[in-house]
Amino acid sequence: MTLALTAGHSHTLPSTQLVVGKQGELGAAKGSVALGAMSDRTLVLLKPDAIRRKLAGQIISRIESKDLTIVAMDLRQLDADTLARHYEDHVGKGFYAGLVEFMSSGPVVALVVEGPEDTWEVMRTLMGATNSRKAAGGTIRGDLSASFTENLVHGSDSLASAEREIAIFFPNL
Ligand code: IDP
Ligand code: MG
Repeated sequence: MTLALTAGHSHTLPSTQLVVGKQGELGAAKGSVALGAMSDRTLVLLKPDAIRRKLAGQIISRIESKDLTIVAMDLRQLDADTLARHYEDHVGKGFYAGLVEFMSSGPVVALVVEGPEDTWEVMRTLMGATNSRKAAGGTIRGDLSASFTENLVHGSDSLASAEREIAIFFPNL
């Protein structure tokens, strides 16, 4: 059979060797073919403005409509220590104090979102530019916000960031 791999290549494999499963399950069966990661994950936060404005359902609906999968979800209040870990690259910047004030002004919904490949990038495309005033129409920020700081949603900005941030919010995953 011909199997289209996530890397975009096509390989011919005997069907008996094909093991379909989630990340981590691949290669578990004897004689299976190591196909590499078939899925990857990113951290998403629905920020306090999204919860206050009752947009959580709409934003989650956009994520699901893109055929991404929610594998963890939690409503929680963030404290300054957690935010300093999460936003470690931004500590000390001019906007940081305002960012912490905003991000701790009410609960957030933390999500781990899974897709077949480059999920962090797929999510960032759905979100739109950081400054919502400049974000393209059709994106979450472009359609639903007109603020720079209060831009509704966080998404990890690389695979490495996704792994680091998921470990902060969901250490048991
Ligand atoms: P991102 O959320 O698109 O990854 P970052 O540059 O990582 O953007 O900034 C983190 C968050 O800090 C932004 O989402 C936004 O809420 C806020 N922020 C970033 N830059 C500014 C700024 O110049 N003014 C006001 N708020 C900012
Ligand atoms: Mg960022």
